Order: sequence, then structure tokens, then C-alpha cells
Amino acid sequence: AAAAATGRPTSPSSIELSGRTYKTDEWFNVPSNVANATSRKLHLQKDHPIAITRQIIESKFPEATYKTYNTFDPVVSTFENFDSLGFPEDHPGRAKSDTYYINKETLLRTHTSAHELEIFKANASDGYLISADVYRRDEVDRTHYPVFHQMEGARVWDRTKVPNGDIAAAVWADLDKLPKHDIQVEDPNPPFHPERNPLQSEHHSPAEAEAIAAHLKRSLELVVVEIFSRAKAAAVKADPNFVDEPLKVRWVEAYFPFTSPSWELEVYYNGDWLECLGCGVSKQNILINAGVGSQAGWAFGLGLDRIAMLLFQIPDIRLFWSQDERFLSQFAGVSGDLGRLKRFVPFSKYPACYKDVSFWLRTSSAAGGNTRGANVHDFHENDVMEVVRSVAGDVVEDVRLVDEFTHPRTGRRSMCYRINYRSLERTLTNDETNGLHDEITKALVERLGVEIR
Ligand code: FA5
Ligand code: MG
Repeated sequence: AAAAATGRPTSPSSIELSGRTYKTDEWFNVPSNVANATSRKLHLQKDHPIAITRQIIESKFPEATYKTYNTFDPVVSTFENFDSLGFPEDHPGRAKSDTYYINKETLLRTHTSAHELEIFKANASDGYLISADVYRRDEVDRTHYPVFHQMEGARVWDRTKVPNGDIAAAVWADLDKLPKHDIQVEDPNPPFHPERNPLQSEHHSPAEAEAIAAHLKRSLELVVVEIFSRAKAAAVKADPNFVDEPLKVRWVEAYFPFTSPSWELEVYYNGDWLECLGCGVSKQNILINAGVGSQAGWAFGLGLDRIAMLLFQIPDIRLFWSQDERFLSQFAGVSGDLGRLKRFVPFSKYPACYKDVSFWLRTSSAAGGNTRGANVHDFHENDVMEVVRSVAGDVVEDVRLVDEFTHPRTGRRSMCYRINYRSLERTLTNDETNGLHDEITKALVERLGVEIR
């Protein structure tokens, strides 16, 4: 049975995705499980927790100002995904190990920011929200999946349209109109920092950047407050004696090629800080390239899956892909009436089965033998993750590196990964896990050239 699910990239000379045919080349690295996910559109599926989360967040941004775009195609150009946003030529996000390519110039978008330039160009509103499926080669665990969903938001003010051309004053006036909240927000950061988080001083006065950042932060704090008050209401519904910890939120400095200054928002959850979104003052070059250089403003990008996990208390990101009625029925009717939102009740947890695989890495001849004992390994962990996901699909809960060592004499490197097989829907048989593990082992040898120990 497992043979049908090998999901091995077959490198066809063309591939059809959402009704369009694309030519592939030696950059092609999209496995069939990922290609198939492009048709799912969970953010648009009525009564799906990802769609419900999108609706709740959209409700915090007035339609009159924020135009929504929820049906952009996931196939974009390297220009849209990277160049238009000022990603340097050698940015790691461009690597084949991190990104799904269809061909050298075409890929599955890695973030919703890929659509910023075209929307700024269209100049159809003062703000926008984009929700979409995004794709990344990444680790395998309960908060990471190769397909997830983001919402991008942006807001601009036009120098030629605000009173006296004073953007800072216009932004503060708009900020005054936003609701206030009383949650505890840690924000020890200066408004900008010359090295860590610079002001775009050729384009923005300090007063402008400060006002834009303040409007940005309040807008996003209001989203978090909304999510957590709905999560709390759902918890109280399930248990009238429910007592929550006070919500703790903090801003940390960040870097994105397309904003400056930049921040990430983290929420304290289950004993740890969880990163929910990135944001900042939009790089003026993007607005200039879009033909709207007289505008200035902010942008953010948030992870809908992560927020949906907090909102519904969903323990594993794979559940979003489940077609099991025991999952889907729990959200029935909520898209049409957000007041019906309930906490997710996990169905029984099936047993875990841990299996290890140890192997020697292939040594690359590109090392040229110039330095003794310093073997070069053309190995990327994401390749292991991909092999596991494409062979075993969603029955793997996580994959962890448990041991790594370099042979003192030969310089060869050995890795040991522990794979946790656990279906969300049923108990796996021994035969089935053994079969999958054998198949993964074979695929690692064939595709990565490793040698099993
Ligand atoms: C970005 O993708 C930027 N485009 C965000 C942005 C937009 C910044 C506009 C500034 C202006 P980042 O890679 O950090 O940033 O991802 C944003 C969010 O997506 C994260 O905070 C997280 O909530 C979510 N996310 C990232 N990787 C994954 C993953 N593998 N699985 C689930 N959620 C993820
Ligand atoms: Mg991040």
C-alpha cells in the first residue's frame, strides 16, 4: 500500500497547477503531496478553523479602508517573491533547500509579501489584507508544515492627500480613532536603532516613522486581544470554572528586507514565547517602484495556522489537513456565526512509535581534497524532512536529530534522526510502520546518497 504513496518528485517536463501548465527544469523540486495541497485552499473553506481565524482577523480591519484579496494564485515569479522586495542575491530563502521551485524563475510563494508590489501598484485603497496558502521546505513537527497560511496586511498614508502634507499628524489622528486595550505589552525597544533597526532617514522623519510604528503596533495588538478574548470565551463555555493566565505579549526587534524598522510580535503561551507575526515600516523603494512614492506606511505578515492553534487549542498543525468528520464537524456553522466558536476537543490520542535511522553523509568531491579531514557535505536537513513527508505523509508527527558525530580519523559525518510515527486518526500496525520506515530508509539512500550505518 505504501508504494502508491512514495510521492517521489518525478520531474516531469511540465506540471499542471490550478489549471495552468508550467514548464519545469532542473530547479523543479515540488513533491506530489505539496503539489496536491495547492488545490485545498483551507483559508477559503467554510467552517474550517483557518478560514474562521481569517474571518475574525478581517473583522478587526474596517472594509472601507482595507481591501481584501484572498484568491491570488500560489505560483509566483522569483521577482515577485524575492527581487521586488529587495532580497539580496545570496539570501538563504532563495535556496532550493528552503523553497519549492517549479523552474528557475517560478516558485510556490513562500510568503504573502510576494503580492505587495502589485497591490501597491494597483493603488486601489489605503490598506489591504491578503490571505493565502504559502509553501516552505521546513522541519517536521507539530507547529511546522510545508504548506501553511499567511495573512498580509498593509496601510499607507499619502503625503499629497493628508492635511498640510503632514503624515505624522494624520497617522496619530487615525491612531486616536482605534480602540484601546488594557493588556500588558512588553516593548522595551527604541522606535529605531542605527545598527539594529534603522530609520529610513532619506525618506521618513523620525516623527513619521514613530507614528506609523505606533499605528501598526496598536492595530496588531487589537488582533491579539480579539483572538484571546474569543479563545477565552470558548474555554469558559467548555468549563465555567476556567481561569486563564493573563495574556502576555511582547515586541522584539526583527529584520526583513522589505521593512525598516521591523518587529516580531510574540505571545506567551504554554510556558514559552510563540512568534505570531513579522511587521515594520514598509521600505520606501517598494512604494517608489510601485509608482506611489508619495505614500508611506506599514505592513505585517502573520501565520494563520499558528493563530488558529492558539484560538481553538489545536495541538498539531497536521490536523488542519484532516478530512476526518471527527475534526471538521467540530467547527460546523462557525463561519456564519462566530459566536458559535468552541474549543477543539481532541479525539483519542493514538500510540506513538519511535524509530531511528542513522547514516553517513555523502562526501562531496567538490571538496577537492585540499584540506585533510575537512570533508564537505552537501547535506541539508530539510531534504531529510522532505523525504519523510513525501514517503509517509501525515502519519509522521515529528522528526528530530538525536545524534550527530564526525569520525575523528576519516572526518566523515554521521547523523541519527528519530522519526515519530503516529497517525491522528487511527492506530498504525507494526507492519505498516516497519514498511514505511524501510521505505524512508531506501529513499534516503536513493535521493540523498547517504550510507545507512
Ligand atoms: C514573513 O513571512 C514576512 N513576509 C512577514 C512580513 C510581512 C514582515 C510584511 C514584514 C512585513 P516569517 O517568515 O517570520 O515572515 O513568517 C511570518 C509568520 O508565519 C511567522 O511569524 C509564523 O507565525 C508563520 N510561520 C512561519 N513559518 C511557518 C511554518 N513553517 N508553519 C507555520 N507557520 C509558520
Ligand atoms: Mg519569523
